[in-house]
Amino acid sequence: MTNRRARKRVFYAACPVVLLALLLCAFLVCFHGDICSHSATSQITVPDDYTTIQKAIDSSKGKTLIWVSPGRYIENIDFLGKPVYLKSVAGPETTTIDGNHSGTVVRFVEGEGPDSGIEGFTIENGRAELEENSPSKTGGGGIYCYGSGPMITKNIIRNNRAENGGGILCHDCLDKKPLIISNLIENNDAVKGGGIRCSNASGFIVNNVIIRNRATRLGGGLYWRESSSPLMVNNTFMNNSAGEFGGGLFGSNRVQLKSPVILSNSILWGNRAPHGSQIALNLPGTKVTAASSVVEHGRDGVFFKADNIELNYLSDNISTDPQIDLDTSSLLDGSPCIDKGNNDCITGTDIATDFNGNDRIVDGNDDGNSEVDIGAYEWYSSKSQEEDIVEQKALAGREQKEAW
Ligand SMILES: [Ca+2]
Ligand SMILES: [Ca+2]
Repeated sequence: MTNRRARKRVFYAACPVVLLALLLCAFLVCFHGDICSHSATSQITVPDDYTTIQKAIDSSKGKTLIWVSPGRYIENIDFLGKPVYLKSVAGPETTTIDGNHSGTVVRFVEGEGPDSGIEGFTIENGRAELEENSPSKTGGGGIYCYGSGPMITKNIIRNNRAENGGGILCHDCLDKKPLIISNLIENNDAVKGGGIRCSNASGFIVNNVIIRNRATRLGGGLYWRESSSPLMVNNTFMNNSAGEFGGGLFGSNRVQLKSPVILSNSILWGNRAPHGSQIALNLPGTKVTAASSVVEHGRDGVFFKADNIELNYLSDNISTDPQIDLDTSSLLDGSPCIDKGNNDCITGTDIATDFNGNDRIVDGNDDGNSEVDIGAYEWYSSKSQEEDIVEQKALAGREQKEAW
């Protein structure tokens, strides 16, 4: 049996739920793609039709696509349970929703489903620090999802602060699963869950760069608890820190999970904490499968805060330096992450692009086999870049012919 086949077999044996979960994810992504291009019943532009984003949401009726032009919008917005997809015209570099240091910046707290979402914004200056013992409909510095499953994609979520979930808090989202895809989540602060916190929430967390977030206590990059079983695929968790446990990840399942928390094709490197610099696990209900990932210090670096925690740490994980460009979080030439992920995690889904929107599953080591890379970015060798250009030219030629 080839190594490739052996890896495939071990992965399926360990986590058969992954593909099913990702296929559902793909369905949801397709659905959103549909909204963006065709099926929204109406479209609104900000600031042309309404001067603020919230006024545009307030006025929307039925499935609505709201286009937002570049600018800094000082607002704290609430989707109000509406099937609204909010999209910036020109991307997050030029379009910011600024929470003005007062409350959560973006709220999905009225049962929004997969036809609500936000794409292409910088979301910053949220403050939600007082929610720990207050009613459930508060929390999350940048984004708060309560009992909802919106699409959150291609945003920069930074400089937010909260008691729980500095960047994003997902709370009671077991039925409706948030999709958190291809976001840069950086420099957020919390007590628990600097980048993301999931409490009774099983979101899909794919292709995100989660860096330099801080938790004063638990889970610098991400903290999950209670019945949460987030699916984390192709994320880069780097240089996050926690004051107590779990610089990268802290997991604490109070009840025994039916299916494990999945970490695959991901990088955990340079995170810091007194206990469990990359991963710390708490409570005996916690069940995790880690596969095809780079984890600094390997399995020995995982801190167990309780006995009887199930960690299925597969043999295809590696612990060598991932060789990351610290400015961009992308891979450097010669990185051990190139072509070392598991294709089965993303094959058959519509998320076969990387953090930058480039094609996933490129043959990066020029051995004739296309394998996905580990982390949020796919590496393109000079040969694969040339092939890509040839392919794009051929595609453009075909499209031109068809147009005639
Ligand atoms: Ca590759
Ligand atoms: Ca290859």
